[in-house]
Amino acid sequence: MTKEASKLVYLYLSLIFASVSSASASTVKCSFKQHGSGNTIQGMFVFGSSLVDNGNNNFLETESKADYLPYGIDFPNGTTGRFTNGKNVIDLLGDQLKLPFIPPFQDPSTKGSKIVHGVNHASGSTGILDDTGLVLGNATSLSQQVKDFEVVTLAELEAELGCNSSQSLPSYLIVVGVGGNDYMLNYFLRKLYLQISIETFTANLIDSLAQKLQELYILGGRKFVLTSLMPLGYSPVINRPNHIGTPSALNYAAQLYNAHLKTLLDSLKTHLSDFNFVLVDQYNIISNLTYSPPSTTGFKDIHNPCCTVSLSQGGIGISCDRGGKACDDRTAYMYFDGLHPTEAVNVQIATKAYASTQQDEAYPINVSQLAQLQI
Ligand SMILES: *[C@@H]1O[C@H](CO)[C@@H](O)[C@H](O)[C@H]1NC(C)=O
Ligand SMILES: *[C@@H]1O[C@H](CO)[C@@H](O)[C@H](O)[C@H]1NC(C)=O
Ligand SMILES: *[C@@H]1O[C@H](CO)[C@@H](O)[C@H](O)[C@H]1NC(C)=O
Ligand SMILES: *[C@@H]1O[C@H](CO)[C@@H](O)[C@H](O)[C@H]1NC(C)=O
Ligand SMILES: CC(=O)N[C@H]1CO[C@H](CO)[C@@H](O)[C@@H]1O
Repeated sequence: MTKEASKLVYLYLSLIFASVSSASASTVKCSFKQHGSGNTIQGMFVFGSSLVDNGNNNFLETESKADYLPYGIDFPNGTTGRFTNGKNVIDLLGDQLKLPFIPPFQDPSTKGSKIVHGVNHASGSTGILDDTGLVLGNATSLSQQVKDFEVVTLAELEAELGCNSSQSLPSYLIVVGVGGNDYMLNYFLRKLYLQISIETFTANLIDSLAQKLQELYILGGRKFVLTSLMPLGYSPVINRPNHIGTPSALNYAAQLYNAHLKTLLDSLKTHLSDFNFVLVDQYNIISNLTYSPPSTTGFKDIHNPCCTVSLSQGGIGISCDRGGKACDDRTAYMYFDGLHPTEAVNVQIATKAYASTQQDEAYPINVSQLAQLQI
C-alpha cells in the first residue's frame, strides 16, 4: 500500500471511530454561560512549543526557560514563563475572543473551575517528534501534551461541566503552535541531514502531526487553529554560523513544512466531518513586516534581539541573558530574544489571525469566523 493510501485508510478509520463515539454520547447538555454576538467559544486548549507556552516550563527540568527578567518586563504580572516581553499570541487571541488568561497545565493550581476556559499544555523546546527538545532537558513532548489533555484535563472538564468532551469541545478552540524546533533543535542540530533528506523528514513530521490532530478530533475537537512556521532564517539567533541551520536552509525548511501543513489541513477538512480550521500564516505576516518600510510598521529594528542574548543560557544563542538588559523601545523591535517575537509582533499576528480578510494571512477563514460557526 502506498503511503498516501495508508494515510487515507487511517483517516477513514478515524472517521468511523468518531461517528460511533459521538452517536453513543450522552444527551447531557453542557452548562455554558451565554456569550453575545454569535461567538460560541468558551475557551482554548493550547499545544506546542515556546511560542505558545505560558509558564509550563517553570515547573520542568529543562534549560528552556523564561522564568527570569527581562522576560515578562511588559507583562501585567511580570515574569511568568512567557518567552517574550509581554503577551504572547495566545494571550492576544484570547483578548480578541474576550477570554480570560488560560492557565498553564503544569501549575498545581490549574484545576477545578480554573480550567473551564481552557488549559495551556505547551512546553518550550518541544516539537512534533518526541525527541525534539531533549537536548535542553525534560520538557513535555507533543505526544505527552495530548495524553495529559485526554487523561487529566478532559476528565476534569467533564466533571466541571457535567457533559462529555464530544459535547463540550466543539465550543473550544484547539490551538496548535509547533514545528520550528523539529528543524532547529533536531534536524539541523543533530545533523539528521546526513541520513535523511529534508523532504522525507518534513513528510514524516506532517504524518506525525496528522495523527495528533486526528487524536484531538476523536476526543471532540472541531475548531482548530494552527500556526505556520515563521521565517526561521530571519530570527537573530546569535553565534552564526551555528549548528541550528543557516538562514536560507531554515527558511526553505519552513516553506516546505508550511506547504505540507496546508495540504494536510485541507485533506483533514475533506475527510473528517465538521473538522474546521484556521491556518495562521505567520511566515507571510512576519515576512511582510520584515520587508515593509519601518515608517508603516513601526519596526525600526528587524534584525537584532531586544534583550542581550547569551550562550550561557541553554547554549544555543536563543535565550535572553538571565537578569540581562532589554532595549528601551520594545515596540520598535521585531524580536525580543534570539527567536521569539516581541509583544508588538504578537499583536500583529493575533489581530490578523482574528480579523484578516486575506487568505495569505488567515486561511481559509479568520478566527472570528471560526468562532461563529455553529456545529
Ligand atoms: C497574576 O497574578 C495574580 C495574583 O497573584 C493571579 O491571581 C493571576 O492568576 C495572575 N495572572 C496571570 C496571567 O499570571
Ligand atoms: C521527565 O519528566 C517526566 C514527567 O514530568 C518524569 O516522569 C520523568 O521521570 C522525567 N525524566 C527525566 C529523565 O528527568
Ligand atoms: C504587506 O501586506 C500589504 C497588505 O496586503 C501589502 O499591500 C504589501 O504590499 C505587503 N508588503 C510586502 C513587503 O509584502
Ligand atoms: C473575517 O473575515 C470575514 C470574511 O472575509 C470578514 O467579513 C470579516 O470582516 C473578518 N474580520 C472579522 C473580525 O470578522
Ligand atoms: C460516550 C461517552 O463518553 N459517554 C459518557 C458521557 O458522559 C456521561 C457522564 O456525564 C458518561 O456516563 C458517559 O459514559
